[in-house]
Amino acid sequence: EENQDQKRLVGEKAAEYIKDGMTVGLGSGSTVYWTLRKLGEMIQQGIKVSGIPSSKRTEGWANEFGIPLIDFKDVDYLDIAIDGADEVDTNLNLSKGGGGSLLREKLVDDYARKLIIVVDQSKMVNELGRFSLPVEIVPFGWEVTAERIAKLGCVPKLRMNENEIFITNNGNYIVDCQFKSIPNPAELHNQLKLLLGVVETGLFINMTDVVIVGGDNGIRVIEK
Ligand code: DER
Repeated sequence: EENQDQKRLVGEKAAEYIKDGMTVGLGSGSTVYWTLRKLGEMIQQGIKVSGIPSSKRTEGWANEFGIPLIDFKDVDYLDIAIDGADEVDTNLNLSKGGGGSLLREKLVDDYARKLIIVVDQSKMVNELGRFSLPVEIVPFGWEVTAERIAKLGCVPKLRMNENEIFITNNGNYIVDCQFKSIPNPAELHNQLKLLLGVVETGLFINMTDVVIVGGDNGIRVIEK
């Protein structure tokens, strides 16, 4: 069961990793919301940071909280990125995309020298896959792409937004793919990426440096 208090706790804790002068990858989701809100306060107290948003929703929050925005062309790398996750396994590999921002999140997170993931306890799992895996695909011929994905052993379900097809910030569709289990996330990610019509997967492999977990008895920091 997701815990809002734990989300706020870990979101704010992550802001402590952001130092004056840094460039920051701004993640997406209700946990990172608290990091952005805290960062806005730090900026009001005088620290100088700027960031690249990983979704239009995050861009809106950054504007609301007064976080200056930059683009990839403005910097050679980001000092740090802070993002959420839907599942974190024992190797700190992630399943992401619950909010539909996985492609921009992966582009931003990959550009950072250090990736910090903020989650409440409910996201920590032994093996990825209980949560349906989001896969971003192109709309053209999506049904055939979905069949290609299904052959890997899952049931792909087109993500809807009420009774409309959900469209990502990049104009693509998402299929949520329920696998029985994902014993080898790296291999599955590679198999999915090779499929015609697939843009990106919600499997974030070997990207995480730090996970901050909010639990019943406080905060736990796990370093890669
Ligand atoms: O969509 C995403 O990948 C988000 O980071 C999401 O997985 C985490 O969202 P939450 O912090 O609202 O649970």
